[in-house]
This record gives sequence, C-alpha cells and structure tokens, in this order.
Amino acid sequence: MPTNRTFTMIKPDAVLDGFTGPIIQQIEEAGFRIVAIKKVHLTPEEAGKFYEVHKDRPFYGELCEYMSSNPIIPMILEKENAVSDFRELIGATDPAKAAEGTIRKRFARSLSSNAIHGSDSDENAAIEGAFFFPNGN
Ligand code: RTP
Ligand code: MG
Repeated sequence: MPTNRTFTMIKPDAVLDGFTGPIIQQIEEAGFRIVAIKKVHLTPEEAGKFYEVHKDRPFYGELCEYMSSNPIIPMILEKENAVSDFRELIGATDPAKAAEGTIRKRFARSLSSNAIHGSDSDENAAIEGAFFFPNGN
C-alpha cells in the first residue's frame, strides 16, 4: 500500500500534563510511523505565522499566545491515508464533542487547549511539515 504523510503537534497543555508518551504510543499503535520529531518552544511571532490562515478568526490572539506559552512536539507522520486517518484518530476540535477513545477525548483540556493538531489536507501537511522540518526530516 502506498503511504503518505501528515503533520502533527502535541500542544502545550498535553506536554505540560505529561501526556507526550501515551499520545505517541497511541499514534504508533494506530499504525503511523514517525518520520521526524523534535521539541520546540515557539515565539508568539512564529505561532502567528504558523496559524496565519486563522488571522481573521476571533480566537487567533488566544491561539498564538497559547501555542507559544510552553514547548510543543511537532512530528511528521507516515501511513497509508495519513491525513484523514489521523484526523479520525485525534477526534473533533472540541474534546467535549470528540468520540470516545480519540486522542482529544482522552487527553485534551478544552476547545482552546485541545492537546494535538492534525493537518487537514495533503497540501497543508506538506506546508506545515516544512515549517518545522525544512530539510524534510
Ligand atoms: P488543528 O488545526 O489544531 O488540528 O484543529 P482543527 O483543525 O480541529 O481546528 P481549526 O478550526 O483549524 O482551529 C485551530 C485551533 O484553534 C483553536 N480554536 N479555538 N476558541 C475557539 O472557538 C477555538 N476554535 C478553534 C483550537 O485549539 C483549534 O485546534
Ligand atoms: Mg486545523
């Protein structure tokens, strides 16, 4: 089966809450292979650049402040059907609405501190992965 890639970040709340290990375990058990991984503390400007698509949304300021508040764990992942399978694994944006057993249901605090990011298209996966891993790994 051909594989493709998605991009994810374990967000500050989940890193602070000590959920990095169990989240990575769930990702690997779901069949994703980690292609690239690191720990990074974004500046507010870097977070603003990453989330530029949301710049006109009311939550943009809060989102950038939150994403630069503490370290995050960005990763490039590989699997067949990676983007949509990963969105299913993490669950709905709001953990209160996420399905039982999904990463957000298990580990997120709230809508604005929702534990993990997952790219929403192959195109965005490539753009977002290159933001953190410009050499591709
Ligand atoms: P993500 O990009 O982080 O994987 O999340 P998503 O696609 O499920 O949601 P998106 O619409 O792209 O929103 C990006 C992040 O902004 C925060 N958010 N806050 N306060 C609010 O109403 C609100 N809405 C969204 C969430 O942390 C969301 O993951
Ligand atoms: Mg999104």
